[in-house]
Formats: sequence, structure tokens, C-alpha cells
Amino acid sequence: MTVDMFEQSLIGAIENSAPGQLKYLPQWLDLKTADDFYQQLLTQIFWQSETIRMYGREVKVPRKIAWYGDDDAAYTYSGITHQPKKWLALLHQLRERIKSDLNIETNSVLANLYRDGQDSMGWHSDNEPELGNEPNIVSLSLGQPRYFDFRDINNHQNKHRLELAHGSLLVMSGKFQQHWQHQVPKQRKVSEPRINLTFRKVFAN
Ligand SMILES: O=C(O)CCC(=O)C(=O)O
Ligand SMILES: [Mn+2]
Repeated sequence: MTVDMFEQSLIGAIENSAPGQLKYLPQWLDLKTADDFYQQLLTQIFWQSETIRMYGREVKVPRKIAWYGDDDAAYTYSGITHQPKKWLALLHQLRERIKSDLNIETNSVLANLYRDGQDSMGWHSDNEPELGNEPNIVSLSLGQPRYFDFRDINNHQNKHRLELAHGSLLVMSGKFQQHWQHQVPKQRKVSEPRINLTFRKVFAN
């Protein structure tokens, strides 16, 4: 795996293991802008609770979500097809900035709201077929810093932890989704909300 902008100790551990690319930009947004965007998105995004079927049971997803994007960026996961809502001006602006800063083209964004440390996201890879073979997933964090764990799919002991800062960008690309899983664990002591935006490119199916 190739990594960018991590602590030296982590780089050594990851570079000698499974393929994939990670890039971390701790202050992609300056503090004032991050504060402003956080407040705007907290109120402007149409946050929804969702239930999914797991092992034949209805389970409430432990966070709120919303899906925005181009009209043709429909996306299926956990058996549910999500039709994107039309871009909010601010989300569209962020998408444009990702394009100009990183040269990464995206057409949709999954917004996650972790209301407090009880909200979380379990181990998974973003490997849905409509994302293509080596997707670029561009993940912006706002608000409460939260842990982001990732582990080698074939060797769960090979596991690492980052803390994603307010205003930071994490870019997962190359074979990262093929060789690694990631999660946002519960954190008992956390009481403040965090917004995460994962910009993606969904291919029509
Ligand atoms: O909240 C995060 O940092 C990760 C979100 C994520 O993995 C996803 O939306 O697929
Ligand atoms: Mn993910």
C-alpha cells in the first residue's frame, strides 16, 4: 500500500502490507471554513434514519444518512436502491473543489451523521459493482474527530487506527477496497456529532 501524510510509524507498517492507496490531508479546510460548513450541513442536509434487513431482521442503521448527486448516480447497497437528491449548493461546491485540488471526478456523495459516540459504521469495503474496480472514495470529516480503523481483509491482525480531524480529507484509492476493510467504531466518551461526506463516482448500471 502507498500512503501519504501519515505518521512515520504507521507508514512503515502499512507500506509493507496489502495493496491499496491512502492519502490523508489533515487540514484540507481551514478551521473557520470547516466550522462554517459543519453548521450549514448539519441543518441543510435532509438527514434520514434508515433500516436495513440483516439476517432476515429489520435493523436500524446507527447513524443518519443522505444521498446527493447527479440524476443518473443511483446506488444500491444492502439491497436498497438509493435515488440521489439534487445537489445542495455547498455539496456541489465541495465536489468541484475535489476535482480541482485532487483531479478526482465524482458524481455523488453519501452523507453520514454520527450523532454521538453510540453511532458508528461496521466493518466493510466500498466494493459495490457500480463503483467500478478501483474506486476513488474521497471522505471529508467535519465536527467531532472520530477513529477510523482499517484492516487487511486476509489478515485481521493487520489493523490500524487513524483519527479523522475536523476539516480533514481521507482519500481511499487503487486496490484499497479490494484488500482492506474499514470501520468507524463506537466511542463511549464521545457526545458531539460528526458529519462525514464520502464523495464517489457511481457508474450507471
Ligand atoms: O465516516 C467515515 O469516516 C467512513 C464512512 C464510510 O466508510 C462510508 O460511508 O462508506
Ligand atoms: Mn466506507
